Amino acid sequence: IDLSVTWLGQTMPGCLYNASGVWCREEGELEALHASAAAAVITKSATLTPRDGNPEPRYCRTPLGSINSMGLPNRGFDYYLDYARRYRYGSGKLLFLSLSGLSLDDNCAMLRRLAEEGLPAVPEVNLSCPNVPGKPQLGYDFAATAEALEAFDATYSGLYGVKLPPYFDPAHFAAMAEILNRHPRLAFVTCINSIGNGLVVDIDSEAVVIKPKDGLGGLGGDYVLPTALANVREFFRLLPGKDVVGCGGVKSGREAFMHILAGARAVQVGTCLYHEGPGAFSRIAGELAMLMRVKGYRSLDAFRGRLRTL
Ligand code: RRO
Repeated sequence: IDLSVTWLGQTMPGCLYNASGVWCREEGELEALHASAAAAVITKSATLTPRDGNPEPRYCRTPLGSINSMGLPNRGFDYYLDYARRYRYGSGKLLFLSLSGLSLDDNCAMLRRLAEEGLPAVPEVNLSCPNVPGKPQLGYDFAATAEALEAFDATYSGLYGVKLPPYFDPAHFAAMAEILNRHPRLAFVTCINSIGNGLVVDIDSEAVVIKPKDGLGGLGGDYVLPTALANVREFFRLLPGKDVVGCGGVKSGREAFMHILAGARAVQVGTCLYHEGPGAFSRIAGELAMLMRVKGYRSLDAFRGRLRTL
């Protein structure tokens, strides 16, 4: 069974890697991912300068997944750029740098620095952080997204991707796709970030479970799987020539299979990785390979995007 994926001009040894934000803020965590069965590595969303993030508690596991309002704690762009300089690209595991500037200028400044370095690392610009108080999610502002992509084009001459928030209406899928399709070097979209501003309530304490934003936070895990699959499916259809990376609710080979069937080129793991650690990758890859064997599929190309309708 062949789980390898060829895209962005390279072949990586599998289809699974971490969702940005999970197990990727510190070099030790990134190295643990690289040493695991993950097929690629993406760094925590970087801002130009380091951030401590929101007050704790800011992450809570729930029976159906997770809620977080981390608030973009990260080591700052230079830290991840330095990691990218020293990364062992020869392993075949792609390195992605997630960028989440607090302004368009900050995002362009980071893209410019990355371009100057000429490294093989690929940027995934985060248009969808739900957790910085006072900062709306860029991906929900279509005009601002269009302007941002024009600026990225003018700043960065390589292939890049964007991390999108979940959309919930066909009109929004169509409007965003029209904007994304104006940009040939936008090579992939990652669907989805957490479902923003959910609220988890604890009955015993009659209280919220995380401190920032009076308890509002991004949902991950089982809550988000159907929304993630819908976004993967719709953007797979609407963005010919681009790749879709699936992210949302993957905790076994079964959800990874669903994402690929919906059209995903590669699949990220967030909440499950947070709870299980990097050993999750070998387990999920093994389960996916077993499911493919039972179904008679020998490669991901054999079923990617082939979801049937009734
Ligand atoms: O750091 C966060 O609070 C965070 C970010 Br940047 C994001 O993109 N998605 C998320 O769920 N949390």
